[in-house]
Amino acid sequence: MGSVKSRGSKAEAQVLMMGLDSAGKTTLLYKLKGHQPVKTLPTVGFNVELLEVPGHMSLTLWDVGGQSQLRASWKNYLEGTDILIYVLDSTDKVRLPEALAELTSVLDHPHMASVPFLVLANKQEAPEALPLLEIRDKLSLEQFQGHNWELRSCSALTGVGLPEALQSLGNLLKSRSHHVSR
Ligand SMILES: Nc1nc2c(ncn2[C@@H]2O[C@H](COP(=O)(O)OP(=O)(O)OP(=O)(O)O)[C@@H](O)[C@H]2O)c(=O)[nH]1
Ligand SMILES: [Mg+2]
Repeated sequence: MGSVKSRGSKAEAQVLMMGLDSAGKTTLLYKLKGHQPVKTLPTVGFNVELLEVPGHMSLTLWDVGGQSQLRASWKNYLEGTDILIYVLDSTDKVRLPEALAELTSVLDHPHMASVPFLVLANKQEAPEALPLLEIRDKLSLEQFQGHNWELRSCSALTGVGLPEALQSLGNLLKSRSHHVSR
């Protein structure tokens, strides 16, 4: 059962961040927290941070390491997830199919039934980044029936797109609390 608790207009949610290694999840986590850009190392295990979005949401953000040998443990993080943020490296055209395959396998898990997801095409400030429309075409997220989703571009480095990403997150969480169908 979903655990989006509403106290008045305030939502509390468990937010799971996944994506291939080097997609920018940890950079994003600390940028959202308002830190100066941090120098990250590949995450082994996870980071977790509480993010209060003023007046709106209290989010527990789980940032899980994405290196291939760590992905077998992803299933251990799924239970109780209210929303998935799936981070893509927009400059990594070669691994887009691999990123999609891993997203598919996460969404196929019974714990993820009806859980909404937000795909963030990160590193959009990089000159070699694939444009969002091209990423949209290549992913065809419409295939994931039974999930509400949104796709947005951002840069965890510069912060561009992050307010809009939080807006999408809020909208998707709202849609979830109105459909308690699990
Ligand atoms: N150009 C650019 N580089 C970024 C951006 N976000 C992250 N990076 C860089 O990408 C590299 C990997 O970032 P991380 O945040 O460690 O990636 P991760 O997804 O946490 O990787 P794992 O922990 O291995 O799963 C680092 O060198 C970051 O500085 C971005 O928006 N633009
Ligand atoms: Mg990391």
